[in-house]
Amino acid sequence: MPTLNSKWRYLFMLLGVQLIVMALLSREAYQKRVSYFFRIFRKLDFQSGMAGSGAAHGTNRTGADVYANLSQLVQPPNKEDMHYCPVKSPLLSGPIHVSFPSGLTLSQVERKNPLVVRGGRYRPPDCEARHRTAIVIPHRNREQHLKYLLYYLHPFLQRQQLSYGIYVIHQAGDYTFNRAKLMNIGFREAMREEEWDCLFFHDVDLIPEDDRNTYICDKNPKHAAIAMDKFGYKLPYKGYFGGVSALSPLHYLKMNGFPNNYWGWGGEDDDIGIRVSLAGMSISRPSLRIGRYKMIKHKLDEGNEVNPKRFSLLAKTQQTWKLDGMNSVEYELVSREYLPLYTNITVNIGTMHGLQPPTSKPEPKERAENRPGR
Ligand code: BGN
Repeated sequence: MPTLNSKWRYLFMLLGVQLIVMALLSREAYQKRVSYFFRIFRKLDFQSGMAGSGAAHGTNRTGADVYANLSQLVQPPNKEDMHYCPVKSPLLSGPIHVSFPSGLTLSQVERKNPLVVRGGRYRPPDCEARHRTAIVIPHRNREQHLKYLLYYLHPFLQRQQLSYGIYVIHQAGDYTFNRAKLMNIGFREAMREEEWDCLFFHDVDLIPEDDRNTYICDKNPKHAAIAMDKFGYKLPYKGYFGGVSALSPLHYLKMNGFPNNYWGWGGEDDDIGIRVSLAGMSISRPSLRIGRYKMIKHKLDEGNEVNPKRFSLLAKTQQTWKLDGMNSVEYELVSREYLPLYTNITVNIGTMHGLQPPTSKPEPKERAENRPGR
């Protein structure tokens, strides 16, 4: 039997050890080393998941493998036995583990997604999907990001038992980038192919971290990327509508789509947010717990310099939204390719001076570094 004295001694020793551990952990350098080690383990974990034909089951420290349980999907013996998928997919597991190790290839992503067909289309093999969602991704020079997004997005959408298609809208040439105009084009080109009931406008560098963030439309336009790691997993400001948003075709046409005249970084998402309310709708959002996204870090973005005109454009949204948008979008379709993991639509969108390229490229003023979604 320990005496009262020895009990106190144990307690003090325990307290001492705890204090030392806490002191060590609070040292920044030490923290860095610890997180470095965790990263190595995650990397190994990810690679072993990639190597196996099936998926790693269960959860780890930061969420489940996005491919877990998907190998169970099979076609019913008789097509007539197909029923609607359940309202809530039984494949959902909540938080998803997201990491970006080097060496991932598109053919690995293809192999991991055997049920995805030409053009990046999918429908659940064992039930009739309740929702048909098109994902529209504005893109230029972000091949690495696209690879990771496809790696995560395909199984993520399959877990939700959606019928879906992925459209990458690729801006040709190296004139200033125009994210919102590319999304208008994505809307038109996607709807031309199929009657999608919901369109997700998705930045190429944002990876959803919870499969309960369902890619279906709400009664009102939905802002899905409410909690990004870059902003400390909360909204940076109340009217923020950037990153990932979801609109039904009706929502989209009601607000005359997105503006075509925001060239370069910034402001177009705020304009879209304003359009939502000008068209008599409001913004719906998932909870902060579910609408979580990890942004793939990147340095500078040639051709996507900060747009100095964004303030004056934003001040005029009320006067311009009915004149500029889906009803005025002009572009030339350069090519449409049905690739194994997505439909690649390359377009010439011209410059702020029109569809014909100007004789000289204007000098950039500011650089947009590490901005989300462009
Ligand atoms: C805002 C940008 C958004 C951008 C977010 C998050 C503007 C317009 C001037 C008020 N808006 O400041 O486009 O998505 O930051 O980075 O710059």
